[in-house]
Amino acid sequence: MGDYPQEEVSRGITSPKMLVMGVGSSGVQAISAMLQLNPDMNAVLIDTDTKVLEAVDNSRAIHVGGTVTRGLSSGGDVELGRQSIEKDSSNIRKSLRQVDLLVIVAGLGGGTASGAVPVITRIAREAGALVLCMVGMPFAFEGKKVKAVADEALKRIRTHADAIIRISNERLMERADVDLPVELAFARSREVMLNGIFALWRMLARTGVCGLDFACIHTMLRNCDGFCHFACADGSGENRAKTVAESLVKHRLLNKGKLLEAAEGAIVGFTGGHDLKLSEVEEVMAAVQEKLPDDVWLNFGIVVDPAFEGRMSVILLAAEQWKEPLVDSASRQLGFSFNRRKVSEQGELQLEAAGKGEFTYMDPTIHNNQDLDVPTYIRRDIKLPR
Ligand SMILES: Nc1nc2c(ncn2[C@@H]2O[C@H](COP(=O)(O)OP(=O)(O)OP(=O)(O)O)[C@@H](O)[C@H]2O)c(=O)[nH]1
Ligand SMILES: [Mg+2]
Repeated sequence: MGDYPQEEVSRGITSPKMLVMGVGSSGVQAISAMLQLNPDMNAVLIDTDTKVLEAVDNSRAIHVGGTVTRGLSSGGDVELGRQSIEKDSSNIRKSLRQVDLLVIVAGLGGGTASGAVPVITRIAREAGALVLCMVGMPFAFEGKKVKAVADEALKRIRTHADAIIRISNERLMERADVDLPVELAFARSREVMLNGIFALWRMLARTGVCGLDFACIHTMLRNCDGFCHFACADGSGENRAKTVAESLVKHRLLNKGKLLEAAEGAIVGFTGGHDLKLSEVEEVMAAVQEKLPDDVWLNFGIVVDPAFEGRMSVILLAAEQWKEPLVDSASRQLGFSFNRRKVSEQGELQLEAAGKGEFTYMDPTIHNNQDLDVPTYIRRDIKLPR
């Protein structure tokens, strides 16, 4: 992460730590590809499937649910995904020590990620980390059951995560893409997540010449009240600012720009080389601002990286809604990590998760088409106060 001046370190102020976690097979593959481009990234890869983990960097892999799935995937069974992560939750807690921002990347619809991510978000929140989930939503061709699994997982994730970015695989594909081979369609979905994470990582890990830092991203994620949208655009050569501005304001992940018109908060992060001009930043910001409402909360930042000489890359994060957090904002301000770290350094009891034991396969209690075994706040889609 970005270096802080020595005197700040000696006063006990440390650089915020971001951890990226790939969960389930597609999450693992996305982050593994990311690590090949960016080996310094702080990341762990979590799956039930040993075959998937054997193909990635062993030192980052956390295999879960050995006693539940015996090294296979969950085969689409969300309950097995949930049990797998509960059984190995102490390893997850260890990986979260001293983490300030956790970014979880997963494709929802299978069993491992859909079962595990809601549990991980809960554990991370208990550990005091800010949690951003970037989740891929299934293609229509994957069927109604897979969609229902993904929707239910999303609901559960929402009760604990600070912010969620949904990447709709359907929205990614335009009419022109109907002939795209399935393999390439999945690869594109992964690539989009990858670009977003990479841009966020650059913003946080490198020292910027202006503005956007952990405090700013913290404010955005804490206030966005659920869902965020993001888009990345790159440009090179003389007209790069124009290219970037045009593609951002009609980006398909922003519903061709319509989501910007209703946004209540937004941040824009620029990465460019030493040749990045103020006029180029102004051009992109003007185009974005023109789409956003006048009273939007808006912030921006610039990172200069010699590897970006001759080109620029911009990430735009937009919040659908904006509201002050209900409680505990003081305990999660910057600097909060100091006390939390002391707590997380205490010895940890190796407790086995209780699981549901013999009740696992009982019939659900259905009343008025509602499963009463699911907690009320999840059934009613109520986001818990912090
Ligand atoms: N099958 C598959 N799905 C992908 C791929 N890339 C993205 N996805 C999406 O990710 C969702 C979840 O798939 P996986 O990540 O394979 O599922 P998992 O979490 O590992 O769960 P299980 O394999 O069922 O234990 C799918 O429904 C797809 O929408 C891919 O290469 N293959
Ligand atoms: Mg899998």
